[in-house]
Amino acid sequence: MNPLNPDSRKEREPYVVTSKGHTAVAINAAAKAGEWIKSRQGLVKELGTKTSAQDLVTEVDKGVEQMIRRLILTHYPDHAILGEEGVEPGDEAAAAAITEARKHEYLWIVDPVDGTTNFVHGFPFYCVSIALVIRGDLTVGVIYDPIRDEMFVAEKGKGAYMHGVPTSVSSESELAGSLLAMGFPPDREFAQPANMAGLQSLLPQIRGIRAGGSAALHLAYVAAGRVDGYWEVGLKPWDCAAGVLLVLESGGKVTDTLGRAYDIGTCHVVASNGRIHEDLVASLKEADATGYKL
Ligand code: 2AM
Ligand code: CA
Repeated sequence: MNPLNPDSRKEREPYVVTSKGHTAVAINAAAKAGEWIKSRQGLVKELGTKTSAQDLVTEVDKGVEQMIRRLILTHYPDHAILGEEGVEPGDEAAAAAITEARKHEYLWIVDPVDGTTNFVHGFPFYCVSIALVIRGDLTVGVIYDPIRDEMFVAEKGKGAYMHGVPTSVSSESELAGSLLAMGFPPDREFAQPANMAGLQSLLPQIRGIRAGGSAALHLAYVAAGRVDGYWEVGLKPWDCAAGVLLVLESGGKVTDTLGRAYDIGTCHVVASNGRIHEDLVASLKEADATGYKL
């Protein structure tokens, strides 16, 4: 900086707002994004008949992701952001993006709209998902459901909350009394047969199943004790990173479908209240429904 001209610094570096913590930034971004998405719901349906619904949604998703990126970078211009819309479709591109993302000390993982199919159809079950990974540690997780105005927030080591009230997982210890959630990503070659096999195996053993179409919201519901467990084969980091921290900080357990500790590269996820976890993993293994070759 030129000491004779303090303003010269402005020309080289962006102004950085430093007064807000990571979590506050995530909450602010999720709230703004959520309001925007909700405001577009009717409009998307209407415009969907003019072009293709998919193009339209892509534009909304991209616009919202851009909004979240700008908000995060306003506070932390040197942080990295792994966002669903910033990665080319397909497993290979995702794997490469995850490898690259791991190199960064501060990594935000963003899904601007989790539950895009629901959003397109006007089925009110979708959310914004924002996580922060610091030196490989999942540190902040925020999920915002704009329809119900529910803001789920988790900070590593500090617990998880929904509008200030601590969330905690359920106490159910038997599969027979469990309400589970699961899902079907669009891949029909690999993920669908695995998820169908898991459904076939688990449904007869439990009280009921829900497949709501948003991995992130299902994880938030495990955290809040609204379902006892959840699994899904074929996810991406942005579908589950924030939700994983919510479940862990609410006293639950998250692993891959083989029972190994969750990592941001984990695509086949089991989350539960902890008490039914072993039975859940065992059933998936027995049914050859883990998504892994055994
Ligand atoms: P999305 O709405 O953000 O796309 C459906 O059970 C879950 O699968 C949703 O969380 C959905 O997230 C996710 N999903 C959709 N397309 C996907 C893909 N190509 N790969 C992985 N997950 C996907
Ligand atoms: Ca999405």
